[in-house]
Amino acid sequence: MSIQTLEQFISAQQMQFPQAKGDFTRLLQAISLAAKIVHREVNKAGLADILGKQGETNVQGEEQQKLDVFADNHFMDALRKVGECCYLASEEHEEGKDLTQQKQYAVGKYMVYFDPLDGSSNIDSNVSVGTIFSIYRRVSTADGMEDRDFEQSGRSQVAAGYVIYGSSTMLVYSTGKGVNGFTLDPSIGEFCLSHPQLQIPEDGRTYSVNESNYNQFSQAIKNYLQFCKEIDPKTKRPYSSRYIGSLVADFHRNMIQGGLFLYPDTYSYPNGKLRLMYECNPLAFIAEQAGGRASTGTMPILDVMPTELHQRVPLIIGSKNMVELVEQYIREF
Ligand code: AHM
Ligand code: MG
Repeated sequence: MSIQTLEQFISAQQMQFPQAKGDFTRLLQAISLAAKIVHREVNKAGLADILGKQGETNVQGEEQQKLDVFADNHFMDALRKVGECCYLASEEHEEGKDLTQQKQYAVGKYMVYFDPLDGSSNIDSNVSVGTIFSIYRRVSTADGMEDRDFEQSGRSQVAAGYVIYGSSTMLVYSTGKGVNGFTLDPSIGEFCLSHPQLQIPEDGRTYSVNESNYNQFSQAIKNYLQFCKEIDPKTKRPYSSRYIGSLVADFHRNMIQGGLFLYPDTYSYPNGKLRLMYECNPLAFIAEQAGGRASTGTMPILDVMPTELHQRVPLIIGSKNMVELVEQYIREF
């Protein structure tokens, strides 16, 4: 059987744009390289002295895991060295890094926001984790970065994607022309096209939410969750509840099977828990490109104007009809 590697796929895409200089191709190659290195380390996590906590807390006050730090270092390093970026921001750093003055490597036009290892609290129990990335083009042209570079909503992303380190490792990304998924063949060290033109089923029968927060949810969300549990053979309810607690894994399952993921606002997280720039926006971009939907409950995630790097928003994402129904519950309550 003929395989197509990620590199071959990217080159074939680039042939359609003869004016392209290959800088975006190099950027994706850097992401793919870092993903392979993290894959290698995640896979042997139980063997090496790499499991467990680093003993430091990150900007969100969460304990960092060693693998978080490892993944962050490798993505930062690969993206800095590739010479195509002007700004890098990670969940693990309070401030983004302005590379416009860097001397050692070239400076490019891309801004990358990423969560190097999402769901890392699951690592010790061998549950799937992921990397999420979001890519923008810088709009200013002066020497340094300007405010307007950071004031782009998720709609302006030029590409976004995620890597899931699961029973196999997959890289799923979109440049705004559909979504393609690549599975890592460890024997040849290449991501190979396995899921061309991924589409999220319009409907699903699975909902993913941390139900321990039920008493903190708005009445509209409580009502929707009751709807999911009602018995109605015609609509195949009750729906199944599946919650891994690892966003990429929950999202990816819903991408493949159809379903809904929710992290609404709670007392503890009045704006939801998940971060706009490197969790919600990239997955919203993928969801919309795959025919799904992503919403705060009252507006599309991709239209939220960013106000700060680590901004949180409520997230309702997945199969289009399921997201629309939650929006309807919120509107009507
Ligand atoms: P993290 O970025 O610190 O790993 O937190 C994000 C994770 C998501 O992967 C997951 O969807 C969510 O937190 C789970 O939160 P909770 O444990 O509150 O249900
Ligand atoms: Mg995260």
